Amino acid sequence: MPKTNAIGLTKADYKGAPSTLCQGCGHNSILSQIIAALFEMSVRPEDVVKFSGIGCSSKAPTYMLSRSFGFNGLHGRMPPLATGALVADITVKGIGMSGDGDTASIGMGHFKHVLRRNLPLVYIVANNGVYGLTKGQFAPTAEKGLTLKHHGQNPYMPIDVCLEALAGGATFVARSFAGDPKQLKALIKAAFHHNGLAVIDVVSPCVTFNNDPSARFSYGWARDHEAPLHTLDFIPPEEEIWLDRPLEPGERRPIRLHDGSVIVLEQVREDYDPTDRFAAMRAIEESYKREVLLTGLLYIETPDTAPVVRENLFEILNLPEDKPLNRMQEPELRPPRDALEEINREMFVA
Ligand SMILES: Cc1ncc(C[n+]2csc(CCOP(=O)(O)OP(=O)(O)O)c2C)c(N)n1
Ligand code: SF4
Ligand SMILES: [Mg+2]
Repeated sequence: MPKTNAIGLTKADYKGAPSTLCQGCGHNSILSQIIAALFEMSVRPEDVVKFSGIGCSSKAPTYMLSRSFGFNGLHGRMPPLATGALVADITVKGIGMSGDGDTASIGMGHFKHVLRRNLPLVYIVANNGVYGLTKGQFAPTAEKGLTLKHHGQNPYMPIDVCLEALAGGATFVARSFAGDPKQLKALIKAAFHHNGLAVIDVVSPCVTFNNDPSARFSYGWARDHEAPLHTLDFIPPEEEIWLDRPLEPGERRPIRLHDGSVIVLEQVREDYDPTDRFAAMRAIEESYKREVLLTGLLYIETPDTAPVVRENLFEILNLPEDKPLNRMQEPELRPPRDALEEINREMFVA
């Protein structure tokens, strides 16, 4: 008998259509970890909505969560699509899957705006340094000097998705690697419980167009140069822990999320504080000088850790919690006649 979770579902209930991505593509590993995370957390697939744009990475949601609704939109337009759908129904949880081209080229404007709006959404960037779907042109995250067979040498400096997210005010920023499933799964779980936009930039090698071991987005380079900030554990709210003994400084650091779940960070780099936005930016800059792939939870904002916690988009818009907009009837959505008359009076003062 296959193992079932707390709501009686098997892992197969979280799967999608068979993947048509290349064998070994990092995007397949990301899918496996999303499936495992949601199965282990006993999330009802019907309570999740998948969003994507265009690219191999954006095709990927087809291969997971076939019981969930999904929107596959235009190239780079995943954020506005997710914004509209989630504002209309705040009872579902959104997972957005995008690529480095989809997010950091054509979709960069939308990425920046969804950051400032702090939409509650798990935003995964499957980052391979190339446009996989259109046969491996340089993506804007590719390192300067990268040489590809059909495209010569990349003369431009890369865009760093995590730096852009931090500068844009993101309240949860992480970097991971498709070849580090344990870390990736813990980050996906924490992101799912974050009360705002949670960006996870995942190095997800394209085995067909950009996997030479000298390239930064290859399995070889990432494996040899991964420098995790911490090892991670995620504890769901129903398994409330507070560690049974006082914490020693620099030992295991629990960070409580809004819903009572906890992400426990076992520091590898003892001096690293994931609640300090500037420290995160500095650590990323330093990682380029040290030539390492820095992974882990780079930054998080929670009520316990930030003096002023940013409101998410639902709070900013003051959306009702008891009934989502898409279940309201017209009279509930339309302002009453006297309110309209009052507005008209105010606007047309003679
Ligand atoms: C408006 C528009 N411009 C260009 C394209 C062509 N196109 C399709 S996918 C893609 C890039 C995808 O790259 P990325 O987001 O990195 O995904 P990957 O395939 O690498 O996972 C491009 C340029 C398109 N579909 N629509
Ligand atoms: S072309 Fe690259 S990104 Fe696309 S499925 Fe194949 S390995 Fe993955
Ligand atoms: Mg790509």
